[in-house]
Amino acid sequence: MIPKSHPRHSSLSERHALEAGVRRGITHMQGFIAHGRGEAFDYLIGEKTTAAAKNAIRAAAALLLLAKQPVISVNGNVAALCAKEVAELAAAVNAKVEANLFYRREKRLKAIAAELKKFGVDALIANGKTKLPQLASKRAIVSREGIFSSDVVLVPLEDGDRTEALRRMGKRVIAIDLNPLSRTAQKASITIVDNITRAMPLLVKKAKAMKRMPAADLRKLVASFNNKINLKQSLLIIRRGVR
Ligand code: PTJ
Repeated sequence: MIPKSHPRHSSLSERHALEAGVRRGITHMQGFIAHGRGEAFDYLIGEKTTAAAKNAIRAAAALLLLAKQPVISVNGNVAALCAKEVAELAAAVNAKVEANLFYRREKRLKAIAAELKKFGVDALIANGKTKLPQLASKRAIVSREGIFSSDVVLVPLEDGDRTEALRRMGKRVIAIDLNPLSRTAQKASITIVDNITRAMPLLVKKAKAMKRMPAADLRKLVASFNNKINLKQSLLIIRRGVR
């Protein structure tokens, strides 16, 4: 099977949303390049949510519902593509939301917080005093009452170093990343290999549907999920696609 090479209608709307994000000071220019990397993998997985991604979404919903202090980390791409779904997910799993950037700029953090506010979210912004241990540069800066104190962090489109630093602190990390070979994908506890624009609405739906499940059943779901096996399933789909 050779994936079709013309852009989907939804991929055009994602590009427009990112363009608007850049114009409004929400998204970094590098966000376009990152999105292009993602699109390449999206073609290869057939531009649809695979069975492997659906399993990861179910495990992620269970882990978020079990968490004591879940936090959703929002960067410039996430804010441009799915601020509404971030708000819905935060409400469904009772999570805090933190604006946290790879290319950190105060102005952009404020623009992202303002965007989230439109959907009723009071986002945390780190004041620069708290840092993740063993991680150099501004990427280490997190909010003390947000990511620093969390037990489970959802980090869509995250940097590998930061994922590793969070894991070293004993946190469970959920990533959404179309590249199953990225360091983030490999180091996260649960990786959803899917486009964030498809994965987030499904994650919201699952979290709402599973909200009343007994904790023991949620724990079983999380325990039976194996990220390495799940990533291999996504890679197999990609390999079949390029054969
Ligand atoms: O707003 P900032 O400053 O925090 O910067 C955000 C970006 C995304 C620019 C920054 O974190 C970055 O450069 O990220 P990377 O290293 O390119 O990693 C992004 C990962 O997300 C890559 O593995 C892409 O394949 C993947 N990706 C890109 N777009 C999507 C995606 N995964 C899922 N859905 C997407 N739409």
